[in-house]
Amino acid sequence: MQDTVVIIPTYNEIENIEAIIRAVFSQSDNIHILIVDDNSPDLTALKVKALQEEFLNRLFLKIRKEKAGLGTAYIHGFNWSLNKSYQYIFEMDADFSHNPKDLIKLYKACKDDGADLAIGSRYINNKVNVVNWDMKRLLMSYLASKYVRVITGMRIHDTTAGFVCYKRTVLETIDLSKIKFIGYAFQIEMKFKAYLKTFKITEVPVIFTDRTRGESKLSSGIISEAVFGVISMKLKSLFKK
Ligand SMILES: Nc1nc2c(ncn2[C@@H]2O[C@H](COP(=O)(O)OP(=O)(O)O)[C@@H](O)[C@H]2O)c(=O)[nH]1
Ligand SMILES: [Mg+2]
Repeated sequence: MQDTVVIIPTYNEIENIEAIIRAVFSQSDNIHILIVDDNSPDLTALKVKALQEEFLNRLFLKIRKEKAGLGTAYIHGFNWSLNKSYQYIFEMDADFSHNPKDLIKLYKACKDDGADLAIGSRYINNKVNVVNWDMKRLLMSYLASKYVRVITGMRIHDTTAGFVCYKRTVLETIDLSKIKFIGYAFQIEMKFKAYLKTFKITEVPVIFTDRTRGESKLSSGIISEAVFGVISMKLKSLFKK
């Protein structure tokens, strides 16, 4: 797997960071990782620095001054990746909710099967492939995906998915400086922008497992950003036509 970078944003992931880095590298010798850490108080970045000696020129680290949200962490990572020669650029969580073994499936969907953007999808084929979420969280996520599908018109089942492989051209084409959202809505916005540019979007079934270590950073602010953000995003796109 050449020309590939996996961007992993981290905030207080000391319990997961080493294992996730090793698990990703064990998938292929040619994969690179960029960790974007927001100065985690649990010193996640220090662990990454120590591992950089072992994974020389494969493991990269950007430390930002303070917690500034997943969306801006990814935008930073995308710009960093576009400055290098990577052709396949991944989004992935640090907490093992996304199985590193699925990286290859998503990569192949882009490299061999013509997708511009491959989504690791929990809600495809009328299934709900989520392990260990309580009913409330599951329903919220599932209904959110349906809601976004109806409002935006995108024919994607898992619109809030955060396990994604982008072909370079997608990130080159989207104006990253105009991406507004920072939480779940960021994931929706990126897919919507790719959809408006008529890129080919493919959903690849994956099983999402809730984290067993560390804590979720989900907040109610992130949820309301998504609920209202989706409507305003759609309206703006209609006026721009
Ligand atoms: N750099 C950075 N990473 C974040 C931030 N918020 C969440 N993350 C990371 O984003 C990923 C997903 O967050 P998580 O808390 O697991 O969200 P959940 O899966 O929706 O509960 C994890 O790798 C987090 O460490 C943030 O503000 N900054
Ligand atoms: Mg998580």
